[in-house]
Amino acid sequence: MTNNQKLNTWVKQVAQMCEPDSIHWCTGSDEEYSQMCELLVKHGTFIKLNSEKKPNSFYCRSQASDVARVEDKTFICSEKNIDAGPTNNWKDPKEMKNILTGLFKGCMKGRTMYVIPYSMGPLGSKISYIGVEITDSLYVVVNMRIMTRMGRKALDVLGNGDFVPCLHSVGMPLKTGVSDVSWPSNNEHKYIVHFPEDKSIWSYGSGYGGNALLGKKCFALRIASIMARNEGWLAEHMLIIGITSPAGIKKYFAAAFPSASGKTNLAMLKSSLPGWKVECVGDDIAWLKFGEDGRLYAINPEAGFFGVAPGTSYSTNEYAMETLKSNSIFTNVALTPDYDIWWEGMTEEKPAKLTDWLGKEWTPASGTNAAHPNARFTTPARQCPVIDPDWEDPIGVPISAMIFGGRRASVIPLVFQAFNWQHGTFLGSTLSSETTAAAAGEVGKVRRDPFAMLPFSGYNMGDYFSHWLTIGKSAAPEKLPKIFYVNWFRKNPQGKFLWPGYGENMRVLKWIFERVTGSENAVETPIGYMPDVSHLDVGGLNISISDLTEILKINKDEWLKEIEGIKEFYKIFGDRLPMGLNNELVALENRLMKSTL
Ligand code: O2Y
Ligand code: MN
Repeated sequence: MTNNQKLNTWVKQVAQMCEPDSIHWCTGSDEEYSQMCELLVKHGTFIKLNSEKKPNSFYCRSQASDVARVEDKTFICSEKNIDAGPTNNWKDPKEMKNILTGLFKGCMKGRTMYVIPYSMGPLGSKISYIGVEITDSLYVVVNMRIMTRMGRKALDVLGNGDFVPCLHSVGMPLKTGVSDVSWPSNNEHKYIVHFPEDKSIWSYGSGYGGNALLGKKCFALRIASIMARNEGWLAEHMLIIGITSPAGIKKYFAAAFPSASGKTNLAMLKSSLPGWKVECVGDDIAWLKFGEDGRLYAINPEAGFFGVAPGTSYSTNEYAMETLKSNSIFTNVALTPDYDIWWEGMTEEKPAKLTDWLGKEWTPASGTNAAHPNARFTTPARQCPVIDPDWEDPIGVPISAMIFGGRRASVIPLVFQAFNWQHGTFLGSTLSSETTAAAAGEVGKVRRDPFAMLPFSGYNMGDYFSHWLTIGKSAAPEKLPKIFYVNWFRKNPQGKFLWPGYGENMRVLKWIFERVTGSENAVETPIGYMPDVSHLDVGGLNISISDLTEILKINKDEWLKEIEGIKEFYKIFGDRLPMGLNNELVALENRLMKSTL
């Protein structure tokens, strides 16, 4: 199917090891996609949805034990343990390859082995890269068709060039006497493994999301972050948006938020401010490289959205709801009697009767969730009504602001701006969220998630911080994006959110937009530049002056305590913590101590 020798050799070796019944090279055509979906329906993996309600769309239930990314089974197997760092699981690569080779031996018996060449990023862009996923899961193939540019086109771009080999198996060979199930997986062994030195990925035992669609978290974040460090660019867990002002000026922002903090909603924000428009380039991952003019240009390496379904509705994200109206796959949501889909939060009133994500009859009296909390829609980005006209521009879009979003009930104000790139890198390194009642563990415990990359950096997070500092030294300061920190989640002492969020976040984006276009509407504080009450456009917003003052407040004692928390966190990086970040921490403490706050 290709003249690429490395690819042919690898496919042959994998086939020898995995012993599939047959090999299928994916073309990526419409006919192939339709045939594969039909086959999934025949196997009982897919249920075709009502063509009038959700044309060309399918419903799928995973196994109840295979519903999310498995971080404790995710490994960075660098030659040296220290290169994976204190925040990743590590195993010696030879030891891990031994374990995996044992598991992969004969693992595709009775199955077809699919070869999926795919491009992360617009085909042929200098920022894009080619990966090839080999998988025995047809579910993975059809999801990869939505999430990436895959098939013959990607193979053509690859030519004789290099690619990232991504090997995946659900880990359930159909040996004699074993009959297939609708969601094959392996309950006993799951491994999501990255080998930084040979830039390869091996994933075994899970068929779900980030564990199995290897272009996404495994390649576009973990392996790409290593490539980015080696080659002088950034692979980030960031959405990308274009913002147009009423005067018709357009700026692009990239923003990092911890997983499940409303990134897809912000990426498709419907502005509450008349005349302001937000368009979406991407909702999860950004690859940023320097352009010839010395600015950072970003692409979205993905072609689809793999969004969290529960909580998505016409009131929280109208444009996502419009995007997923057709040509989509729904996993672990609930099924209505007329073969449409539903999930918690989609409508105010719950349907009278459903089949839940476990396949059981469900009514509002059941007292359980009809959809799994991590249920997903897979939907083509091109269908988004607010997709940016330049979302596939091979050059990328120039980034003017980078935003880090925390999820904190106290301490962190609504928005502030870093003094410079090094200070912004410090802010990114301290990103954190507070555990809520819904999460396991103590309520209100602060969890650090630097750059929202904690589960996604493919190398030592201390070295990742250094790489950010190096990037800041590779360009003139005025060419670099300005860096901001936002926190939509601050609460009053009674536990009520102080900021309405959703479309009203446009007011904060407007202040950021004004700052990157030269506005002096800010006050200098010990933590950074901040708007005062008069600098934020709150016209027509139902928020009291006292709430607004509260959400912009810096409490000296709380911040000094915060600094102690950051010091503790930094300790884990030992001598891999760059001096620049320690300097920023000391400088912050000094500014606070000197201030009259
Ligand atoms: O649970 C999964 O496998 C999906 S995780 C995911 C999917 C889309 C976007 N972001 C994430 C994430 O964990 O950050
Ligand atoms: Mn994500």
